[in-house]
Amino acid sequence: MRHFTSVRQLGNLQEAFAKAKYVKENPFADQALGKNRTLLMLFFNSSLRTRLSTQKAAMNLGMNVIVLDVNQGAWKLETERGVIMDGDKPEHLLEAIPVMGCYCDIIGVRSFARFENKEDDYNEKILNEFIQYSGRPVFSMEAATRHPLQTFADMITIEEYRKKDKPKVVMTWAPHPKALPQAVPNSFAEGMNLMDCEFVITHPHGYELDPAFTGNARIEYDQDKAFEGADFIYAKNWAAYAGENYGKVLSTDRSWTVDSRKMGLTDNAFFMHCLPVRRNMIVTDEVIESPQSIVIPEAANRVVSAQTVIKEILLSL
Ligand code: AN0
Ligand code: CP
Repeated sequence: MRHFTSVRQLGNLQEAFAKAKYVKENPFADQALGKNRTLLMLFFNSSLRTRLSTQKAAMNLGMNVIVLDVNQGAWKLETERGVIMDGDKPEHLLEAIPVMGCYCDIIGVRSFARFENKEDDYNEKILNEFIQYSGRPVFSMEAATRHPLQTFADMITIEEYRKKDKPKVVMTWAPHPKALPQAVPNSFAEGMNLMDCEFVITHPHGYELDPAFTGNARIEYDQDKAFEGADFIYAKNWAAYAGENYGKVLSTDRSWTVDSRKMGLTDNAFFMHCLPVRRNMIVTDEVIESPQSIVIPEAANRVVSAQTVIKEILLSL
């Protein structure tokens, strides 16, 4: 594996799960692999889990790690080509990228959808410039359209907790006051299409995702109906994708909040969320604090997914 931008690049899933299991059980077995190798983690957006879990994963592999928050301390970066740079941005991304490539062996990038230009977002303009111009293997720490390290951790978690060969997994939209990217739900949908499960997506009208990601999912507009018999409830907010409404908040309807009544419709489902989560908007206190909530082990698996992926990249160097 050279670049990692989608869970589709995991290849054979059973082998990927086996590699993840080995990493989880033997976190320090590959300390020699990363010796004298440097990971640069570059953040255009905030992070708690990705920052800590990816750094921990790299340290477990014996790597040195440099973290840069682009918006705090670095020069403000221009990203548009052809601009006369007489404004407030002293440096262009097209110089910054190859320079950063000189100082490391692998680059992790977080660059969310900006909701300014749908084409730029869905062509992964920024992430692809890193792949094209850094000269280094690049992995996504949530880019415009996907969050593959999160999804891989989610897949590992479902694999660990499932009680049936083919569990029913329901991804539900839930309300949130701000416009959030589609990266997590797109990527989760992509992952569930690869797994052996019955996959249902439920959301209000107008929140349809790109079919390139939802694939074979059943779309159910009645949330209660979707929850019936579910084994996993995966909650997430996202802003509208379709048409003119791209990047807009169409609803903050709290009747979509995941609560105990709705969880009662499931087959004692586990509750999942990538975090950070807004309590009593996305999910009630009661549900997130219930024994069925597995958000913490899910977050813990972020070290496992990152370490499995970085190890594969190190092996390819
Ligand atoms: C981000 C999102 O929804 O993509 C990151 C989630 C991992 N969430 C927020 O910005 C709150
Ligand atoms: N789930 C996740 O990626 O969290 P952070 O945004 O805190 O990294």
